[in-house]
Amino acid sequence: MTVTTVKTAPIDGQVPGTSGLRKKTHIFMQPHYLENFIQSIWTAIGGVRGKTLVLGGDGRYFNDRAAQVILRMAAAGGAAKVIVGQSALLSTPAASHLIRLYKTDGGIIMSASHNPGGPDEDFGVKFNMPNGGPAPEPVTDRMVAAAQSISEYHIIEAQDVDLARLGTTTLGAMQIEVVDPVADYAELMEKLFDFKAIKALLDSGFTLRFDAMHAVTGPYATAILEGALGAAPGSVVNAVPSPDFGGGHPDPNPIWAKDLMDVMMGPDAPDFGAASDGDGDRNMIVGRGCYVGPSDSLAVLAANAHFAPAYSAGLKGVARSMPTSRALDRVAAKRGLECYETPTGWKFFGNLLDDGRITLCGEESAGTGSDHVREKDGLWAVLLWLNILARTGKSVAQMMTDHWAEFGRNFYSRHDYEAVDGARAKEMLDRLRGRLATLPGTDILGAVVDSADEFAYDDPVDGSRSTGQGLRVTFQGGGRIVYRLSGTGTVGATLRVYIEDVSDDPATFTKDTQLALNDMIDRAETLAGIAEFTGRTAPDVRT
Ligand code: G16
Repeated sequence: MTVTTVKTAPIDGQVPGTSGLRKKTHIFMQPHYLENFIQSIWTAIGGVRGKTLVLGGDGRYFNDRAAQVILRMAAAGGAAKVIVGQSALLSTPAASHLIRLYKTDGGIIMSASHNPGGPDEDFGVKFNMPNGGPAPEPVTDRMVAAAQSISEYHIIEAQDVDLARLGTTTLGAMQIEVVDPVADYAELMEKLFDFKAIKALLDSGFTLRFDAMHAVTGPYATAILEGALGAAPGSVVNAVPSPDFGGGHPDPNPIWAKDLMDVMMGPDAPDFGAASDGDGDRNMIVGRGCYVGPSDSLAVLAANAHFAPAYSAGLKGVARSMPTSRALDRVAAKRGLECYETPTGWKFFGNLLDDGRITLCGEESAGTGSDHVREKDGLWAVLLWLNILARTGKSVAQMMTDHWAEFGRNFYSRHDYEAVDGARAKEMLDRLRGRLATLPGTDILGAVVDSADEFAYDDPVDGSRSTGQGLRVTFQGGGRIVYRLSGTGTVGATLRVYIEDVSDDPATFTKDTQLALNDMIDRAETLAGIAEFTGRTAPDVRT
């Protein structure tokens, strides 16, 4: 085996965002682009000599080519072994599980998550640590430093490895084990949940529809929901992963999973609907005629997790990202649980999970998960919901009604302004930041500001501090508005405005969310001047 050393130079923009490095696919396909970043990962983790890694991705365009490059670079770096999902497929939670199960030194996940795929769309690479979780900031900082000073990378010349065939092979001195991407994950799910109860529910005529959005969860959902649990054949739709996700946008929200929403709001709706994203870590839950927002879903799961065998002893604590609605906090307060507030990004939950402080966590961006892996997990959330429905005998709508009756309702919506001018969006936030100190006590369209600050997080486990994590304004009476720029977009800037208001009046609980938030939405505009700075009078997406 000959290791080739290739001279290279730093490439602008190789800076991981909220979750790994995401760029347009054609950028990733430029000469040296992928190689520079992979070499920088090796540098950031102290090299790969003698190490065992996991490798897989969501099957998007360029996944297969990138996998071959990464394998040749791992071999050149002296890695002992790489465990690869068959055809280079692994959902993000399944990759996290494999890293933990086989006690590897980490893994590489090739995905741009819910972003569309294809030659003109997005690609991404992220590194997960030996605990199975996304690399924390000190490690991504080292990646950036390495990428900015890189002068060469190392790769071996070799034929492509046949990743379609299960089994063990070698690449130079490095072992490669091609594994079934579903088997170990499916076994884990069976350990966590009451499959007998879910099976009985499905046998009793309960119907479901799971939309895999032409992405990676197709094989997982088919094996588990239809195979192991006996859902009717065809319950899993769009189940074959395709490199461009069928031309769609694999983001499970009411806009991009509109087909599913239409079915669930229609006359012959199944009892339960769900969808997952490109790499299988996000989820959307929808009952017959009843959409469940991600923050509400998190709160319901926290309140009812004890119905699943894995959580029957109760939860150690819970956590949510700061912009996520505080519906979870209400559950935590009533149940006497510690509730942590972290910055956006799953990586911030890692220490809390590893330290045994929390069992369950989630985010407004359609991610929920637990200590079973160190990623959010779409199918896990679906199975926990099914487990809870099976054990309580309730419909999704009934679950929501009962939840709000017990805890009150947090109306919540995220408004996204996509591909706006980054400099102007920053100016808008700078201006608001400058006014934060003066806001408490002032009246904004009939509501008095209670507090206003820029969120910073002090990690209680390792003492690290993360600053600049979003501007938040809370109002007397419980309303809240949060502003931040997305760290996952690939074009211009995406301004996210998170709007929340609370109600304990049962008469309001079934109100339309956007209507219930009308006044807060007006306040969000008044406070920040969104239209003035972005030129937009309405958001592109409302979740
Ligand atoms: C990623 C992160 C999440 C984060 C989401 C949105 O999700 O893993 O923790 O909430 O992005 O981040 P932002 O608001 O910065 O765009 P995914 O599913 O894209 O990996």
